[in-house]
Order: sequence, then C-alpha cells, then structure tokens
Amino acid sequence: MARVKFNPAIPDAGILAFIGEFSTETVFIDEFSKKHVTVTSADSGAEIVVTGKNFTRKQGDLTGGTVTDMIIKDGNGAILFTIENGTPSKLAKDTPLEGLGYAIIELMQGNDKISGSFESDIVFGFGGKDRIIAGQSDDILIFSEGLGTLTGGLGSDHFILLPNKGSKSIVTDFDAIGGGAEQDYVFLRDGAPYEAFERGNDLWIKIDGGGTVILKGVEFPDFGQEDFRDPPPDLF
Ligand SMILES: [Ca+2]
Ligand SMILES: [Ca+2]
Repeated sequence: MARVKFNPAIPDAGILAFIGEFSTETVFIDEFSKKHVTVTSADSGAEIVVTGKNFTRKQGDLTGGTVTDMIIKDGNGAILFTIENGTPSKLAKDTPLEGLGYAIIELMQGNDKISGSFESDIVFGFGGKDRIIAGQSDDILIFSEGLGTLTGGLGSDHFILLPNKGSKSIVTDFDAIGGGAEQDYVFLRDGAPYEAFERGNDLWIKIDGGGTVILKGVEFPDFGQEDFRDPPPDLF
C-alpha cells in the first residue's frame, strides 16, 4: 500500500498542473544511481526525485528503470508531494525526462493511503482501494474507479465522484446542511441519471450505468439538488 502526501506548498492548480508546467521546462539529471535519480528544471529549479531500481541513462537522458517512490519539490526546495512504496512504474525506453512526472499516475493505481494538508488541496486516488483524508481547509477530493473511502475534514469540501460500473465512493463526513461555505458539495458523472435513497443511516446514490456513492450519516430532506456543484472550470 502506497502512502501519498499532498503538502501545503502545492500551488492552487494542484500537483498535476505543477507537473504539466515542469514538463515544458528544460530539465537535466542532477543525481544518478541505479536506484535513485534526481531530475532538476534549469528554468525553475523544481525537482523530481525518484527511487526504484535498474535506472539507466545514455548521454544525459534517462533511458529506463522502475520507479516506486517519488518526491516533488518546488524551486525553493519545499516538498510539494510524496509517494512512498507506490505501484511500480516501469519507464518506457523512449520516455523523455520531461515525462517522468507522469509516473505519478501509475504509482497511484493500487491501494493507497492519501493525506492532504492543512491548506486547500486537490487530492485524488487514481483507482484501486484508496483511503483519502483531505485534512482541514476547503478541499477538492476526486475519485473514480475502485473503492474510495473519502474524508473531507474541516472546511467546505467538494467531492468530485465519477464511479464506473462496479466502483464505489464512500464519503464518511458529508455535510449537507448550511449552504454557502458552511457545507460540502458533490459532483457526479456529468449528466448521468441517478437514483438516491436512504439505507440505514446513510444516503445511497446509484448512478445509471453503474457506480455507487454512499454519503454516511446523510438523510433526506437534508440532501437535495442544492448539494450539487459543478467542478471548477480549470480542474481537468
Ligand atoms: Ca490508488
Ligand atoms: Ca486540506
């Protein structure tokens, strides 16, 4: 099980946007061994530090290897994001250095324990059986395939839930009361019809075509159309 940590210095657009930016910069291998590689941006000074095995290079290019752990730092050396013991991600021989950051997606395919920071985070699990705890502040939690157990913590949190057939998202602390910044919000797969009903103390939402969302401890009439909110336009 991987342990994933989103740290407070991550810019507002999130870690994937940060990596997207990194991938457009001029980067070079700063440190290299068979088990450990640091890639640095000549533009921003940001770093991706990866640990794994069998890393190879040729004329300044990374040519192969398997990543299991990753640390991403900004140009000031602040740690933005860490993955320990992720699903091994094998680098393709033609993977350019700039694409290294995208190993993050494979590293998080499995069962992960994911924690946000005390700041506003954009946290996600990338499939598997994940436990996501976003921590305090207003967070965005994203989950699609697999079994996700999500806790927003303090603040007005936004759950972007896109479960496929057979997938389930369980929100442990959905607050459906208060309006505005007093409560949490949900977004389901766009336009898909759904059926919502109470089962025990929980509110179940069955999405047409597959996918289940369970809001623990939520009941009618507290839950309704007013609890839905579209994702921020620049999120995807
Ligand atoms: Ca995962
Ligand atoms: Ca947080």
